[in-house]
Amino acid sequence: MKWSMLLCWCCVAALSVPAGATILANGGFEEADCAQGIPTAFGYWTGNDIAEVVGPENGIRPFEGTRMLRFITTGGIGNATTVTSNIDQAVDLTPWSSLIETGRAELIVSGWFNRIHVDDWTDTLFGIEVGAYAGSIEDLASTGLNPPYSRTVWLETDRAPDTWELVGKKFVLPDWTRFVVVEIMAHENMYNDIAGQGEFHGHYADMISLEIVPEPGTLLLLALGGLSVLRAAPGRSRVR
Ligand SMILES: [Ca+2]
Ligand SMILES: [Ca+2]
Repeated sequence: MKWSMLLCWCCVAALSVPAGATILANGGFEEADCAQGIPTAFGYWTGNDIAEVVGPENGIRPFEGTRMLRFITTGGIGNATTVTSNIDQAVDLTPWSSLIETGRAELIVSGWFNRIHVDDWTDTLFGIEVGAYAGSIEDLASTGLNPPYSRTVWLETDRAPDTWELVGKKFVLPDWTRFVVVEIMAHENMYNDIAGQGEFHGHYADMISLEIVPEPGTLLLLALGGLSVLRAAPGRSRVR
């Protein structure tokens, strides 16, 4: 086998790491409603705060498909202190553990948000946080959502209901990561209404995406790693 062929084979092997497609379930809110509580399993949207999956309303149409998520509350009924509606999905990353353990795995998270504008008190801010965890998802029952490592990005939205705004972030995962929790947020940045009493006038999310990819340069390193293994095979070449 020629070296060029070996290198080509190694590149194909490295590129077989799944990439380029979202690994979130129901990122467009077409398949299921939002549950209550913190995540107890992977692959569904849930939150301590209340959110509903809705169709077109308030002059806003879903960014994709026929449904979108509407943020409702930031806490229990009557709670006056909370200012953020947090809706979460836990994602199992153990299928990518060999890539993550290189310390060169990147996550790309993104989402689309939109809202209506009522008056100057209408909140304008959305966000996405990704928290990384080392243990098992069962640990969340005792620890709650307190990731040892997280990255957050915020989005200021315009007042036009016929435009959706995109926000995203790319970052390197800690090499100990076993799963992540993606949290989408609507934030009361203009006025803190009492929870449960119309905190958000009409605030929506759709088409949330999470991808895992090798950091630029990792493909070559993985390819060269595969190359050295082949070179070390008995009878093929001397190993220095
Ligand atoms: Ca949708
Ligand atoms: Ca808009």
